[in-house]
Amino acid sequence: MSVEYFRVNLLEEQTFSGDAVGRALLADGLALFRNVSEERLRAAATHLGKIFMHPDSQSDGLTVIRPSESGGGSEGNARGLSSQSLFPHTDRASLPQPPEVVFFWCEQCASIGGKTTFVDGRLLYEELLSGSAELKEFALAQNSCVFSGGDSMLAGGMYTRLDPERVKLRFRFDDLLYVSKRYASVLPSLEQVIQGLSLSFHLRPGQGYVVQNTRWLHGRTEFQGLRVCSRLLVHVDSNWKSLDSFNIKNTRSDIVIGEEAAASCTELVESL
Ligand SMILES: O=C(O)CCC(=O)C(=O)O
Ligand SMILES: [Fe+2]
Repeated sequence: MSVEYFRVNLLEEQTFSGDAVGRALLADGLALFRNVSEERLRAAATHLGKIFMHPDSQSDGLTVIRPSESGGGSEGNARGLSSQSLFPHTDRASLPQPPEVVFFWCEQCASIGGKTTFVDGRLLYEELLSGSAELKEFALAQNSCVFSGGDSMLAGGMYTRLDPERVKLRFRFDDLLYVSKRYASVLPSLEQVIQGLSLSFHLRPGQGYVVQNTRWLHGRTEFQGLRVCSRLLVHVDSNWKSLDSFNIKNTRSDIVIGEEAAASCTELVESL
């Protein structure tokens, strides 16, 4: 299977605006940035919608993601605030309307590990639909899972169909995912497909990403040492409503394909 890569949108302080982020997300669902002040990040986030309060966020909505000394974190998020790996997931999957956009940036990286991982949910959808009958059925099922989140619980599918062309991705693969017996046997091959489509790289201090939480999965590898990152979650307003899902019928013209593209993506990310 050939691995396909997203076109890397790279935004810097001068080009970083709410509109630029919104456009990049509509095209690719993911954009990288470097050296953007928290003030500018917050301005872009509020241009797209309303800052979403997470149980572990401060009163201004910012969540500092670092291993908690008390092993704390809200119920259901202890692993997020640890140095353990996080399997590629969407945030707040147990809510009917999860935040559509995640801003995430690194302040201090770990001495070992702590790579960021991504999976394009659109590519994953196509891969599942062209996979085994069981994988296809799982991707299309609207009632295969229960997503728990400590404070909330939701029955639904991995890809919620909003209309014949648009779906919304939600997923986590940890102790808070419950799957019916019918679908339990599909999980090992699902895990393999997701791992096969994972992109991963180190975010260095000052580097970050904005991701469409209804299209891409994000995660991290296990790490050692202190690693400090920050996150803002956003509920988009009506101007950016189409970020609540993605079009499964789009051609892949906006995605760079093939080994050459993979090499240039890696080079670009490494030069960040
Ligand atoms: O630490 C990271 O890189 C990601 C954290 C995350 O995705 C989460 O806490 O939901
Ligand atoms: Fe997350």
